[in-house]
Amino acid sequence: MKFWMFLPWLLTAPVVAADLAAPAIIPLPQKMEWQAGEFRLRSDTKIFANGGGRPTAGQLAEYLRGPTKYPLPVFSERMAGKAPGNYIILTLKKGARELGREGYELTVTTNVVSIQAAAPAGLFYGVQTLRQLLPPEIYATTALPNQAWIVPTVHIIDWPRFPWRGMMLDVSRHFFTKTEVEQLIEVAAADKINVFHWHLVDDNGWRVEINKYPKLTQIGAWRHGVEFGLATHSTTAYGPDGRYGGFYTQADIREVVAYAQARHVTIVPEIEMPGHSAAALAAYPELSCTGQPQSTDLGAGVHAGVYCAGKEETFEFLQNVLTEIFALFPSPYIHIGGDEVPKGNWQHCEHCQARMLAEGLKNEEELQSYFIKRMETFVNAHHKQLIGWSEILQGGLAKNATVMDWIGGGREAASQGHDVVMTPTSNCYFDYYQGRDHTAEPRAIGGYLPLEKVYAFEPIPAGLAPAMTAHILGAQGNVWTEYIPNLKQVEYMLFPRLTALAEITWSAKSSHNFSDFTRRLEVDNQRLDAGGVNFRRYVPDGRIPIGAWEPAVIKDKPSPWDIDLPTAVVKAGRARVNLEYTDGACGIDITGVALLADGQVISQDTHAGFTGANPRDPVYTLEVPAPKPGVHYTLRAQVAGSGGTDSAGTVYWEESPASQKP
Ligand code: TNX
Repeated sequence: MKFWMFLPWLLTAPVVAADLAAPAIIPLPQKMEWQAGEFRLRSDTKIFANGGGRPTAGQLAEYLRGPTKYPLPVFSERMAGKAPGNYIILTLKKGARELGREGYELTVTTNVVSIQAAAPAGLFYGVQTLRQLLPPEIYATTALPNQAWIVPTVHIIDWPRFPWRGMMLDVSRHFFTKTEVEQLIEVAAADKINVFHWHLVDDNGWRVEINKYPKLTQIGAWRHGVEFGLATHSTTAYGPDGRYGGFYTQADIREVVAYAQARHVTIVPEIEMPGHSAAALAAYPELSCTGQPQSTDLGAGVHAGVYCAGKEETFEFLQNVLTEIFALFPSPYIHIGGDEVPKGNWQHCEHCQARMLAEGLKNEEELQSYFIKRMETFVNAHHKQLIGWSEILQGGLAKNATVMDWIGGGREAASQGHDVVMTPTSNCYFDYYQGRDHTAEPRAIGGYLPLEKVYAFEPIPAGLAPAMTAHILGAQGNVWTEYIPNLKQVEYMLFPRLTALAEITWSAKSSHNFSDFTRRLEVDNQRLDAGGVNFRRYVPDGRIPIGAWEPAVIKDKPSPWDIDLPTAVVKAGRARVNLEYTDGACGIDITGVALLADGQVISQDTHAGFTGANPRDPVYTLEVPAPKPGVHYTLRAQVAGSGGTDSAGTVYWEESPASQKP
């Protein structure tokens, strides 16, 4: 990148951050310089664009007109020379090829804002950066007549690190309308997210109209109630007959696809197979091994639905479904799921066993692989690329398949030359809790994925040979919606974690800096507030390690284990003591944790807990009175080794942030 070629722009020395607040751009641009000076958006500001830049110029004008109420007319670029002063100009320029399809160059001087790119996507990202240079109120949906619309003078050259910067939404466990989906795409695109993986099919609901199989949505899109133990009023997705659910007509799908395309977002549809298929089998039970009708009224983690891999009708059905999907989605990728396939049915099914015999398949893993490979041949014949979850590696990977790594396999697949999208549960599962205090959070599926951990994610797996790293297409945040019944809660789970993922996948690895990110996030929160988007306000993890155990500390019988508390950690209020196992073959049974002041118990929690590989309630809550000077505080845990004393871990003292439930 010949960035320094542009240096003449800076006739004076670049201003350092200490002199002038750095613009709060997220994701952080690859190259950015800024100077004292400003461009002011005015009621007579004009927008110019050359032919290919016109649609993006129109989008820019629309973004800005809402809050400014300025007319911002769009003219042909040829007229720019005649315009005195204040204008914005968008130029599609073949010569800017080195920026790539998504890169752009943005220059702001006192009179002119110029965005140049090789392709419309780049111009669009330049526009998103320009919006972020304006005050956060530019995201408001109402007119703000008294606001000054000032842009600092900057020079930015920018391009993404990865081509796949994704977000996944599960609309099967809970249904979200097309307008809600569009709202999410709009906010994600402003973070330069460019893939929307639409999880349209799962056990609990089939959400896309298929003309050839109308029962899929007549029957498969509905269930008795909201399910998952959630309150009836937590959602409005009820049909006229009171059943829970909904689906997208093919016209709806085309509309959302066009909406996403205008924002340079590719929609990758997912049609789950062979598992997670109870909704399809509720509509067409003849496609299962037993032919028994199935139900969409399932709880979380119930993997009931699996297509019969022996019957020819299954493949005929899925190919017909995919043929309609190909016609609806221009995406080069088609996701066929492939995860968590319960293979028990196949073991007891005469059709499946006959198929295995005929095809020389040794076990059910190979039958799964046969299934996926057969679908891949079909998908490839239609000039589409097959993508599937980690499990499509089982029994041998289809030839050209792309793997979406959620439980491993990404490094292996990339080493073999397959493309991979990284979405490990450890860093990318946005259905997990964002805070450790579950009482302060909306109910989530479990886990713990704080913002820090998303930001710390490195998509290139450790140990992958440098020559193969280009096979890592990028990363994606997944919102599984078992416990997320409405849009506000989706937003809460997405932001700011998706914003962190956007930076991880766009910005240079060497520029990642969490504390600078949180500084910019403060401004980003104001943007979301202005736009009426819900989000979780970042609060630092706020936990202090106060002690650690190793095998020598733990006895076979319940015994007290004391930890001296530094006076600084003892503050009035509620504290949580978390015994976090890190290592070892055993665990520990905990019968209580107490806070002692000069040897006297002043607060305790005596519930039974266990910490180990599968912990159970290892967090103890203490009501801490105002600390007194000169008093010695101790923490006492009653613990016993479980199945031996070989375990190790850390005890954390955690302050509870205030509740932010949406
Ligand atoms: C696993 S990730 C699943 C989903 C669940 C999710 C909950 C994947 C391919 N399968 O069906 O919703 O865990 O975290």
